Amino acid sequence: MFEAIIFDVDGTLSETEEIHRKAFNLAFEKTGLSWNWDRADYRELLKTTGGKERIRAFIEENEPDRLQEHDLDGFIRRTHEIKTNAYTGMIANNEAALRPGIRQLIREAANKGVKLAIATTTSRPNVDSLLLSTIGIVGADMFEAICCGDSVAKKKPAPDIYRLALEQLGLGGDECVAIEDSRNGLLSSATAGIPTVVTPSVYTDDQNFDEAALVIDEVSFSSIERVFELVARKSMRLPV
Ligand code: XBP
Ligand code: MG
Repeated sequence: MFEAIIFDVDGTLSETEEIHRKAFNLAFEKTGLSWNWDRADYRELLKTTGGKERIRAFIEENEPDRLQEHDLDGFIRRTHEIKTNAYTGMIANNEAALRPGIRQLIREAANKGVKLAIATTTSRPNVDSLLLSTIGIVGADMFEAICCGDSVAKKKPAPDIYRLALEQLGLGGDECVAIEDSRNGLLSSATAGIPTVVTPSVYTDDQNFDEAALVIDEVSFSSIERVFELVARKSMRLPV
């Protein structure tokens, strides 16, 4: 039996990327910028993980002259802080719900003594607000390790955030299962040696998930058990 489930957050616990997109646009408006990311823009921009990195990628692509600006990092950091406040405000207004199956999965894992952890690119305030608004304080305390965005040097698809979660859990990758929604996340968890179940989300349903142990719309404890047994018996080779 696997010892822990490590959850991605955005797109996996909840379909939150639309709320992130609205929060970015609110922050741009508050900062007096004419930028406005529509859904098509955002699908592309999501290929860059991390909100601050995403803003920089947008500038590089669309307003390269800004790269010469004095203290561009400070400008990006301040704009991102406004975005994070806007995002957590919308989450506190219960604008996000858990994806189907997630609440039951968390409950079943906890009842069976399976550890729970989070490995996400998003910022800590966003995770805290989402857990509080969807599963409350008691639920949030069930996660033994919550590893977020800037706590590692390299964000997904690098394996750093999943390796940090494994370190905090005191487990090996082959003792755990990761749940992800995006190719960047899958590459991160698979490179960290963790069998991964992918539940594609609204912004990632066109991505390649070849390295996944299982791709499924609604994850359940039994589907994780089944795939873990297959991987553990090496009857399923993962191509990483
Ligand atoms: C998804 C991300 C994050 C969010 C925005 O994280 O890449 O950057 O889009 O959050 P996950 P921030 O690993 O949970 O799928 O603006 O705080 O980065
Ligand atoms: Mg995600």
